[in-house]
Amino acid sequence: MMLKPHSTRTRTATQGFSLLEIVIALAVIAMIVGVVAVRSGGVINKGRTTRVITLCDTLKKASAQYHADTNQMPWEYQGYAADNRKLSGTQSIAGWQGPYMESPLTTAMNPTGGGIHMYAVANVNGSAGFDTDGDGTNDVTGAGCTLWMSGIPQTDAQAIDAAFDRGIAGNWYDTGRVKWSSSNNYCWVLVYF
Ligand SMILES: [Ca+2]
Ligand SMILES: [Ca+2]
Repeated sequence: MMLKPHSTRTRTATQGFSLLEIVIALAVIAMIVGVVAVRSGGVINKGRTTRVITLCDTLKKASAQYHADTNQMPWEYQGYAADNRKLSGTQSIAGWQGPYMESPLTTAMNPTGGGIHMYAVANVNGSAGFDTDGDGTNDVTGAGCTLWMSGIPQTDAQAIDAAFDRGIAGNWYDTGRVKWSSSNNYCWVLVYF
């Protein structure tokens, strides 16, 4: 009988968490999970756009060398035979000393696995040119090596744009060397001209 109050006190002390405490704990866990998810999402986004920026540099150097050797602008189509892979496929054109790229373009080089080609014209959606200095007038038209990628979300396109067009006037998606279309999620980078 003497033990009864003591055992009641013990039970109260070890009763566990109240509903409010559990709710608070779950909210804190959810917040931490959310922060980690956002941060790792940003890292993934940054990593895949960094690879595009590196690819553009590779294409620029390869295209410049091809141009110097053959006096022509190269194109490089993903999934095509050597005839349409001027940088990675063997060519018979005078002056050609390639290959200028170790491996052909693959869809894995597109940040989202979509289409990827490099054209030999500075065209975007069939319209003329790039306004590389953002003064409102296209200054690169006609010949120019343009990387095209499909399925690029705005966040990726803006990350690529920031690497090439920082400080250029006008709408980021319309001026400079990187352009993007919200209607079809196409992204273009003028890699060499
Ligand atoms: Ca211009
Ligand atoms: Ca731009």
